[in-house]
Amino acid sequence: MERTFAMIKPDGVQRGLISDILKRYESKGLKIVAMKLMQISEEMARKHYAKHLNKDFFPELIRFITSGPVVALVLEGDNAIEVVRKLNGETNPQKASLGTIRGDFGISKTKNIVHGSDSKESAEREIQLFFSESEILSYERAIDEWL
Ligand SMILES: Nc1nc2c(ncn2[C@@H]2O[C@H](COP(=O)(O)OP(=O)(O)O)[C@@H](O)[C@H]2O)c(=O)[nH]1
Ligand SMILES: [Mg+2]
Repeated sequence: MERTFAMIKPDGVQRGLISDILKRYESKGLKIVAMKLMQISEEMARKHYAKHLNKDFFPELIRFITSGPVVALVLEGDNAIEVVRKLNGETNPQKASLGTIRGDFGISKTKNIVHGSDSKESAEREIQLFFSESEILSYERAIDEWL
């Protein structure tokens, strides 16, 4: 089983899309093993998006991601990293396929509703940045054998 970090960004929370988005992750068969509503500090935002430091959209990205509450998630499942990236859709919601979260709900390049880790290394780093060990739960669901 693989773990990934996902986030419902401030636009997703403000637009009342939390339940729609969680529904997609859950319906796909992913298990929520950690979840919290939180506000990201500027310091944390800079750490999370460190690799984009030199991009022209970096200041706007930091302003946006710290502008309101987000839902931080750790999702578990077979090949979870790739599966969440597929469910989220392409970075630019205007290009993202219909049927994906970004493709169905978004239109802005910055306000693209969700985040998903892009590799095992990113997933590990991002999970550690947002959650302590004790916040990540290990539990069985009765449906697990049917997934
Ligand atoms: N305004 C703007 N924002 C961008 C652009 N590229 C990426 N972003 C934002 O920065 C975030 C991180 O970029 P990236 O890691 O490349 O995309 P992701 O992994 O699909 O989220 C994206 O989710 C967008 O919110 C861009 O060209 N313009
Ligand atoms: Mg990324």
